[in-house]
Amino acid sequence: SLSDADKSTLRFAWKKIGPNFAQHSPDAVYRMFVSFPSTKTYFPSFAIAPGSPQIQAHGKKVANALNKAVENVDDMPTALSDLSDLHAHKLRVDPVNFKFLSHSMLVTMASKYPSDFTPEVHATMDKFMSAVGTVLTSKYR
Ligand code: ZNH
Repeated sequence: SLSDADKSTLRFAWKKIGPNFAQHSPDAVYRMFVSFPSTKTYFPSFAIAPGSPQIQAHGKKVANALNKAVENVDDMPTALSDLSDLHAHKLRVDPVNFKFLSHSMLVTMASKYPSDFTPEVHATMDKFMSAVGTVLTSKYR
């Protein structure tokens, strides 16, 4: 889980990365589909192309959820409760896929924010994405 030091690194980094991340998160979703093709099976109706309308819309929703997670980093289970229900009960995404999305997000952040994405920020973002994934898969039975 996230230490106090991780939380402060996360808040600091998110001041740089967060505000425009909704512009870049669709790239991360597209990257996930291309780099880890099995993830596409969860999105049968999506056009898989850079900037497709479905990928744009989905990327923005994921970015908004990540913003909410950062804002509520001290209590993510409460803040993400509805999303956690959705992923556990309706979408039933195999937890391995969260690592694929996380990796794709980190690569996208590194390429869009090269000077902000220091090794420390990388380590913290990895832990953060993993913590979000843990919350979203916590209601699986
Ligand atoms: Zn998920 C959806 C978030 C991961 C799959 N998602 C979703 C949404 C959100 C999210 C916000 C929207 C919801 C509503 O609408 O209400 N996710 C998220 C996050 C994460 C995730 C934050 C992490 C980090 N997911 C994921 C994965 C997968 C998924 C990994 C697989 C691969 N999701 C999904 C789907 C959906 C979602 C399928 C639905 C879509 C549509 O549109 O249909």
